[in-house]
Amino acid sequence: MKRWILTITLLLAALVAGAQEGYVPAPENLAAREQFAADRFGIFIHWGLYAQPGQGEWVMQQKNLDYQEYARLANSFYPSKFDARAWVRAIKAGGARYITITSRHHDGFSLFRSAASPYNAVDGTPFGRDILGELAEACREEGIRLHFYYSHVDWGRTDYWPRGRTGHGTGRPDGKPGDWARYQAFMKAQLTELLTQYGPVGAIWFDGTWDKDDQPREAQPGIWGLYDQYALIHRLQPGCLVGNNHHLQPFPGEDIQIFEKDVPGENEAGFSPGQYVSRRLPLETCQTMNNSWGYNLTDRSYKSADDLIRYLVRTASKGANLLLNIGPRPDGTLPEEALARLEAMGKWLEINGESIYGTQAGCIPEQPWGVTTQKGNVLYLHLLNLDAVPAGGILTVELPAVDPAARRARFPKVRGAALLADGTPVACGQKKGTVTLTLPAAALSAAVPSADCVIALRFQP
Ligand code: H79
Repeated sequence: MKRWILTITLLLAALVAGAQEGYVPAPENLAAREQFAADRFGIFIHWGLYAQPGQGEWVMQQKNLDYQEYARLANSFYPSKFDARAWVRAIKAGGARYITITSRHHDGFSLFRSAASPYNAVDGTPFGRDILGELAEACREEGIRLHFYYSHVDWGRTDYWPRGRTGHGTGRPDGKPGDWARYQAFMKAQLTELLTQYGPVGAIWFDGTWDKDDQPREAQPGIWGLYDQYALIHRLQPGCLVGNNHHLQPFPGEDIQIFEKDVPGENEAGFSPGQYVSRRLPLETCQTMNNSWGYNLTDRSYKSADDLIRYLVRTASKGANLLLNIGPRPDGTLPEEALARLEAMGKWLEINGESIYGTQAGCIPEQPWGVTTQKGNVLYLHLLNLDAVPAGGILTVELPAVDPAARRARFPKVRGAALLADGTPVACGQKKGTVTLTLPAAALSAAVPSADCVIALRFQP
């Protein structure tokens, strides 16, 4: 009898709270989180009808384009050079381990076969091909994991009503009472398609709740039906990670924490004031190669390959993944600038990947000379700024005590150090927690370590 009462009480509590409030990730979800964190580097793809005007994915909002006129871009969506395998091969050679692609952005156009709306790549364009389907197949063949970006915002549907902060200039008629429920049902139908049509999905990456951020944080899950969506995803694929780029503290049911253009904790872009860095969830920082997400004809402001490598290293040093963006052209090709950077990152990772994949944030915080990552008995010192290495190449590093609470501090014992790139030994001495390294000339010559010279400091097990 007592057990019945307990069961019913628990069931009722779960219903009231929304199934994800007491969310316990499935074992395959916990395994997927570990895999995700070990991957460390993914490529973001922003692609859709907006590639054609070539002014980024916000063009509809920024130029107040009429929603029906914009939708006609679907009639000329014919990316004749689209080759999913070529994309995946270039991305894999660049050292990335997963791809996150926009299944549907704020403009509302779906890049995949969808019975929930004809405004999609298969039914609504002369191209008639399922972009996500082809990409999923290529990813499977190449062993690259696939994640789907999914926008909560829609600038074209009348049932996105009441509206949020954006999408007021698109000429849509006002919606009717009850439309919001219809819009939510639509999103759930599409999420179901995404999770049943393409095999295992690594993650669903939500974006857009900030459109209704005049409401407090606590109201967000209710407004958007987040817990329903999260429960649906986890029911269909328990190992699928849920992430939401809401710029807020994580909600129950989310499996990763996302930062937009911010190395976690830095709030450089200003999107994450007060967004604390979760110690529980894997972290991911998304960043652009130039200043645009969707293809932009005039944006030449590409960061150098070296700067991008250093950004990857800095995110890894915070224990975060880097999701680096590419906006393919309307013809389906990846811009040469992006390909060149991918190639350079791949070359660097081939030699130095050990200090990135499968690592954790280093135990030594950021220093003037650079940052650290660690794995097992190895601490990787990333020399990002040679100018800050003292003259003579003598670098002093303070190790944290093994057990900070212990009365007598004990420190890990250094076994040796070497340049990761070619194994050149690095002379080192240790006195308690202070390690002194004498860097060889190769480490200090600007020509060799261009982006980042990595020193592997090995400890006794
Ligand atoms: O998909 C890419 C962008 O299109 C999307 N997220 C990345 C991954 C993105 N949309 N907006 N933003 C990023 C920045 C958000 C700006 C905001 Fe605002 C400032 C949201 C709320 C305040 C702009 C101004 C929109 C509403 C007011």
